[in-house]
Amino acid sequence: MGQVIKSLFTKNSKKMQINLFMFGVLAPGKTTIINKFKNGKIVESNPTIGYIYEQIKYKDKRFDFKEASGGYRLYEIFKRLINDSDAIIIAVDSSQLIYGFYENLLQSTLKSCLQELIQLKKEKIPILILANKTDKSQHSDEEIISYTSVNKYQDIAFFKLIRTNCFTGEGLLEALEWIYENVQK
Ligand SMILES: Nc1nc2c(ncn2[C@@H]2O[C@H](COP(=O)(O)OP(=O)(O)OP(=O)(O)O)[C@@H](O)[C@H]2O)c(=O)[nH]1
Ligand SMILES: [Mg+2]
Repeated sequence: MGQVIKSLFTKNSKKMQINLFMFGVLAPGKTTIINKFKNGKIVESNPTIGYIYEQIKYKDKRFDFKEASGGYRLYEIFKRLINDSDAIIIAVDSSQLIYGFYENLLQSTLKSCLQELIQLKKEKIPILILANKTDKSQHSDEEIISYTSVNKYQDIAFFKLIRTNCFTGEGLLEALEWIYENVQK
């Protein structure tokens, strides 16, 4: 009986907490987005070194964000952060897609994250692409999706692209709502 109650409690409490692993190269605004979620304000941020961890409450759930630094060390630290993640958030600066090194870093990090998560999960893995900086945006949804390479993984993951702007707040509520509705249902 105690075991049943314990497992019900664990199942239920897990549903109330959503772990999110966020990455993205070339300072697309990850920390700014998380701060805006948390405080509703723009806080001028420094480049993240290593990773940061922030919790926010949304409706009856808690979202735990782990933001991996967007620099070249991103690949080295993701393994420490990805294990208990329920979803991946890829932030992209929708005004600059730099091909070559950074594109490869983004794509290889996504591939490695999915390889780790697929061993732990039976369901398809949710991926949210935040195409940030719409105020300067130049690239189409198709270009951004292709840049991240998410479309290669539709057998093991499902994705959504939302355009965001930290200054106007465009897309941010939609992003929280998408996480709420689509992660760990
Ligand atoms: N134009 C514009 N600038 C933005 C927007 N969101 C964030 N920024 C700016 O982008 C710059 C980088 O933001 P950060 O939040 O530090 O980016 P990051 O992805 O956390 O960067 P790293 O931690 O270095 O990987 C800052 O100067 C922000 O003010 C936006 O919607 N539009
Ligand atoms: Mg940062």
